[in-house]
Amino acid sequence: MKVGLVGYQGTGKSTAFQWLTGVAPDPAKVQQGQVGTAKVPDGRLARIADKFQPKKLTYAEVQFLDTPGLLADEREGNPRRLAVLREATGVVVVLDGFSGTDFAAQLTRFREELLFADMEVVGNRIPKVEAQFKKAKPAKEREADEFELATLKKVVVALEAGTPASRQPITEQEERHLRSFQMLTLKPEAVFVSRGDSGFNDPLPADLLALAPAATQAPVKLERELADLDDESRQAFMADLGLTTFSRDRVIRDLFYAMGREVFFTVGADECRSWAVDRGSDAVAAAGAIHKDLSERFVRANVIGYADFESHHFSEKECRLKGLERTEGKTYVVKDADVLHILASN
Ligand SMILES: Nc1nc2c(ncn2[C@@H]2O[C@H](COP(=O)(O)OP(=O)(O)OP(=O)(O)O)[C@@H](O)[C@H]2O)c(=O)[nH]1
Ligand SMILES: [Mg+2]
Repeated sequence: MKVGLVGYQGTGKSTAFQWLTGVAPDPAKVQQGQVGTAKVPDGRLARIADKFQPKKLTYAEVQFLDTPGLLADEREGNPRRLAVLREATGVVVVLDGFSGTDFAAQLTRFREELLFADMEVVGNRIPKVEAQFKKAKPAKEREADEFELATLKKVVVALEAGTPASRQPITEQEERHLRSFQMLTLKPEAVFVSRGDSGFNDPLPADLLALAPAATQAPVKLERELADLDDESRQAFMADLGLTTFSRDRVIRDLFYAMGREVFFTVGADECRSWAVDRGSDAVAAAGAIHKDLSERFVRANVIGYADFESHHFSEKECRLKGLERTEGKTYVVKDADVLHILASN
């Protein structure tokens, strides 16, 4: 999963990228989108590992993509600047929360850029399909062209009216014609406010939350600077500033879940591990996250819910004795933090 950090120029994307991934932004790479990886912290997996003391402890990961900032006063070039995002699985809109701008207005404006970029990419296809009508073609193909054209026009009209593709009713048949555009307004969106040195404990303004109820914030630059201090000065500064904890772990988790992902766990003396899957994945997809072979030869999954596992001292044996380990088939929908054992045929 690759998540794009997006926004207007200078909103703090590269600072956030470094804070999230530990990778120093390289200005030479930003045009193509620089990639960095972060582990998804998980207190539940940490507690499991405390009990198991495995040889290896592995966290699911999320990749972040630092992208070039958009220009507020030169909007024609922005669709091209956004092209780097087409392959991303989701977008995090980074808002400048440190120089006193209106958060909600920034977000509204940025969402228009995404709509505009999608309008352009879908709209550009329309004359090409129309040109097909000049050629002699069998009725079946003509019908397919007509359907595609109607689909494209419908989507563009809705985008023009401000409806992102994710909120348009799109049938499966229509989706086949739209898939290749990798529309930006179809991707999951999270909103992150990079706060300055003050105000970071204030709740986000109501008008922003009305637009993005799950919006999250952190004083990114400040936390990066504090991290560089020795323990004693850091604690003194933190007390002074009213900063009680660092928010990086929480933010990574917020963004991970906002992208529609969740985790399941595999446990053992050799390795305890969290695996990322799309929310609502079935057991076969979960097996596939571990290994393609495992999904192809899937027989069944033994499942213990996390709450049961924790309340029974993270003991599979105890859970089994209490009948808390369930046997599930291919269509079982995995729940966040399920502990899975996948059984496959040879
Ligand atoms: N005061 C303050 N300044 C910040 C904060 N975050 C970033 N900045 C400053 O804002 C400027 C831009 O930060 P970047 O992280 O490079 O922003 P960007 O979004 O990557 O910018 P572009 O890549 O040019 O679009 C830098 O001078 C940062 O030092 C913050 O939390 N507080
Ligand atoms: Mg940058």
